[in-house]
Amino acid sequence: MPHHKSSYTARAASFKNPTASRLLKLMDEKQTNLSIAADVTTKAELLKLADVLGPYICVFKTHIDIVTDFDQDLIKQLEALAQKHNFLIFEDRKFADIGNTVKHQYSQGVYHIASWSDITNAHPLPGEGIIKGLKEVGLPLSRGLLLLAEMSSAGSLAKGAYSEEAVRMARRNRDFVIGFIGQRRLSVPLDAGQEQEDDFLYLTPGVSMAQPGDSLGQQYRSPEQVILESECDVIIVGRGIYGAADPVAKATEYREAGWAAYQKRLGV
Ligand code: 5IU
Repeated sequence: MPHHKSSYTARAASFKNPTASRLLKLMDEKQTNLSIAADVTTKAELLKLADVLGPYICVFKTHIDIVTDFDQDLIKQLEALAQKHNFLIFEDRKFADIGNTVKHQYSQGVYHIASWSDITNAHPLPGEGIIKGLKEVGLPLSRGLLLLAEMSSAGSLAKGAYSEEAVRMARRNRDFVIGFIGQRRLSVPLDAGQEQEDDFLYLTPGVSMAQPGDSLGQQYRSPEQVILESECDVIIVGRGIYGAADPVAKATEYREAGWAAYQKRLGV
């Protein structure tokens, strides 16, 4: 059976990475494949979103470097909310340098991302060294990495052979690479000696039920297109939720749409 036809929970067993298994199980437990992209610029707004939307999401996605009044207490409180509501934290850092540099960017600096973020992501652009560098830091902490195989923005150069190579890099690092940021489940010819495709998670931004895009190149698709047609696993929604007058009501709508598409995909 193709991976995307199995339940999230059934797929959890095939991942050795504990963060991937945890995510898959909590999605079925909480009945949500919704992630919020919390692109807000103050500590108070970020924590408020985490608390009010926490019950409806599986992953809380941050851009920690846009928070003007960042401090260590923000991390402490965010971790407490992640525990309270049972969601994973994903710092959307998009690392893109050589292995030796990203290792420091991941563990040191002001943010110490590896110490609190369950999941982070990296561009495959520099080659496999970027994974090796991040892995030195992240694997001992049981963290998971997503590779940016594709982007939702118009004119993205991450396509074709580039995206396929990202899948091959992931196959070689399955202990740490748990999946991709992408627009669709990728189909790449098996490597020599490989009997069946490894299962990977696909988390997909560029989701809105109201807009076709924004003025800066963002392109949106619906939860059904992402989960059912493109066979991805998690919808990532930003402005469609936090930009609405009632974010909780919107989160409920996206959660229901994403979950209905998943159930349709399973045939239940
Ligand atoms: N994001 C994208 N597209 C991508 C990748 C990341 O939109 O291909 I990789 C991020 C940017 C933002 C969120 O944090 O996902 C989407 O926010 P909106 O739903 O507000 O467009």
